[in-house]
Amino acid sequence: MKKTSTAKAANAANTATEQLKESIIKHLHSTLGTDVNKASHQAWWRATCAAVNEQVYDGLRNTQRTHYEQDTRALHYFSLEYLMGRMFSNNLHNLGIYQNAKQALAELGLDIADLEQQEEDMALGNGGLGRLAACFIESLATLNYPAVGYGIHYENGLFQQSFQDGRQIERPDSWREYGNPWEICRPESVQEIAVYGYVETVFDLQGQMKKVWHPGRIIKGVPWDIPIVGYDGSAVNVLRLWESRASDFFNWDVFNSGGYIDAARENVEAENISKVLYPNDETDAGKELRLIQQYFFCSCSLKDIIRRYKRRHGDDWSHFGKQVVIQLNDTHPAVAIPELMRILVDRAEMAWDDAWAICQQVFAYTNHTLLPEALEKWPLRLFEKVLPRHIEIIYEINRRFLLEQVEMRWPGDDAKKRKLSIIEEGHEQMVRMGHLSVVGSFKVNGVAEIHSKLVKSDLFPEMVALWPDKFTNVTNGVTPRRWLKACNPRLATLLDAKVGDDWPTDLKKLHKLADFAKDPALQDNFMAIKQQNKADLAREIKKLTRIEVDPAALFDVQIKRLHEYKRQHLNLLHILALYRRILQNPDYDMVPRVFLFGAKAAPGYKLAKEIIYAINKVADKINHDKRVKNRIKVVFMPNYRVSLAEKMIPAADVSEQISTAGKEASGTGNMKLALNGAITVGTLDGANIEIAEEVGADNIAIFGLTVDEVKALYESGYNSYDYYHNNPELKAILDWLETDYFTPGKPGELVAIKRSLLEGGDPYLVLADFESYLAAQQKVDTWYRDKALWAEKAILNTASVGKFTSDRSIEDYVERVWQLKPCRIKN
Ligand code: GPV
Repeated sequence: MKKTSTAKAANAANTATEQLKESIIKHLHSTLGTDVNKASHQAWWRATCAAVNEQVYDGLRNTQRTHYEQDTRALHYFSLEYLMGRMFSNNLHNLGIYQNAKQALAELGLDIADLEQQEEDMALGNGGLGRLAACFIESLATLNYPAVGYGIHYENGLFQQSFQDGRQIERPDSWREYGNPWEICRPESVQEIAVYGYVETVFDLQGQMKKVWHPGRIIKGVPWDIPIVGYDGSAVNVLRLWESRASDFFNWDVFNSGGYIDAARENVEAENISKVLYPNDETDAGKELRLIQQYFFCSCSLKDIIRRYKRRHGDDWSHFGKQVVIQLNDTHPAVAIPELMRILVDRAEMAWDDAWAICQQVFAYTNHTLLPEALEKWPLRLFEKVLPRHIEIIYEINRRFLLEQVEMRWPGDDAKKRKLSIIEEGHEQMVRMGHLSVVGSFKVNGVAEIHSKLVKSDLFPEMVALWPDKFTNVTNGVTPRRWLKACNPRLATLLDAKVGDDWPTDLKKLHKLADFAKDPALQDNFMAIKQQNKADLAREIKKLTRIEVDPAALFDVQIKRLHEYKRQHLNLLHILALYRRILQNPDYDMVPRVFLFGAKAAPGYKLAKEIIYAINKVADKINHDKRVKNRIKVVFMPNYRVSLAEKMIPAADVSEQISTAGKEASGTGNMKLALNGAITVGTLDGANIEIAEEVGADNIAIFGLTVDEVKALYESGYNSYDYYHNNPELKAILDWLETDYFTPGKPGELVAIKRSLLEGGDPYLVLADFESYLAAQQKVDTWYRDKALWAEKAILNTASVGKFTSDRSIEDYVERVWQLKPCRIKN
């Protein structure tokens, strides 16, 4: 019995492999127009994608037909960023045909790993927020929830980074220069949207006052669909990204008035809207083009949703709020709120109260930061110029809010009105997008327990008083398909054997591993895998940077955008302390460490770029200093991105999560690294707190001030000079940065960091946490010397972080916010 079923399975796999092989060759001939004898890796990769797409499109058609037939309630995720990375291996894994494809390609004389490297990352996002959106849409498909992701089809994603003499250089990212095999253009679903112009007040035959917007410009939105394949035979949803084009309608107008040259110029302007992703992570760009980007994709997406709804329900709006829920990924798409009001009131001629009731059924808002520089505000004058009708609608939303809510609750309290108004008064009036989002949404959530608590207590306390039930928490998560199964195949295979192969959709199953954490056999296997992953990464490091590192050393990894609050410079101070100890004591006893960084700095963020420069200069000095005897290596990996993360995370021993407490909303890299068996050195910030709860205090190195201590220190008047003068080692290190030791002949080149930490007041309390950080690192050094102890801690990390699957986050959203039902797809 057993024998025949295994034989059957083997036969099925053989046929699947044979069929794939045939399909790849067919596409090589008929899609790529080339031949097995001369095809490049690029052509083979494209032919394989085309073969895979045959299966993707089957799933896509079945999913869309089932959703249409069942007229399901659906989630619409609105996000300006989706950091997808590569799609190839994840589509193969989620279709369950990775091994077949690997085998088929091997039989064709090809290594699947070579083909994987052919794909450009789809980097339509900056960092955590955009990658979270990517994990979420994958989990939604896996869990069979009807959902569409909406965003912008940027021609250029996040810039490509290289270093020249240690300084960051940016080059444009043209990820689809030669076409992208995963996207489908849908000209049948083009939308037109308007911007600029003026609003006219008219009266109809009944004497009713009406507002008519006469747009100054019409722009066409062309949708590109990217199929999102759920794991293991579940739904194939879509990510729909809008590309801007000059509207034909508009151009004819200009042609008719004889302005050919002007028409060409306008053309470029319309197409500019989706040209490039703004590279600012957690800073408000405040630029006109950015506001137009936000409005462009929100308006296109709403019209798309309404078109689909009307196909079913005609002009009967009574089901809209039951069928449609829209999640705003931060405030970036908040302009969707007045846009839906405009469509309902001006176009569908609905009464204000009815329209507002619909809006309040439809929108929910996720806050991703408390940093003041990231809280979006638009100059009212700019808003008025770009969206003259929407600003009127916002005034009306605000008028009613202040009258019906604020005045009712705090009668005559003008200070409260000033604080809560969607319009900020002052030298220049501003539109507060956070306030608008809270007022217009039925739910508001933060992204980790502590963060959601701070959203309530520090950011919107009065809104909580008005609507206590509006606020909730959904702790972030990551997809274990990409972040373990696909990126760490060796560990995935071990887990299959130890806990069964259903952990990718039931991550708590990993907990079974904890029973064997002390088992020497498992420890050996687990650490041997880590060792092989480190050897692979060492080869990659050599290839990318020419630097040689020893895979036996401890790999200490900090990978995330470069920000003062994330404190890469605290990590640098630790490195300098160790280096100085070695110079002072040639026999200084430490576990050899490789310090690995990956980070892009926003092109206009001066100090962030100085920190990159300093790390590169210190790296250069230490890596070439014979006296160090390889106890320290420092590597700044160029062009950190999703596909590089997939190589670094499986090879990490230590995960650096060292933000100032209260500043990192959640973090998600922290989850990926712990899942792959790295031990966290971290502050009690964001999701680190929940990771510590799950893995236990013995299996994480916590340090630094807590949120409450940070607040108290700021309030008592923090003076960073106190720490400088009281800690001779710290003083020596900071003074070192002023010399020309790391930049021979050019003293003072690295002084920016010292300045910001002393004269600049050290806004992120680097010096306050320095001593405690070094103590935590010392503890890690001690742990690592005991191989069995370390292996146990690493295993317990992997075993204990099942909570942080994005499937759990999605189920939390479904229960607390979206109220969706899964929909089984019919073949
Ligand atoms: I606001 N985040 C981001 O990457 N970009 C942004 O513009 C904003 C927030 C991040 C937070 O910094 C992380 O703590 C969080 O884990 C991530 O969003 C996802 O919630």
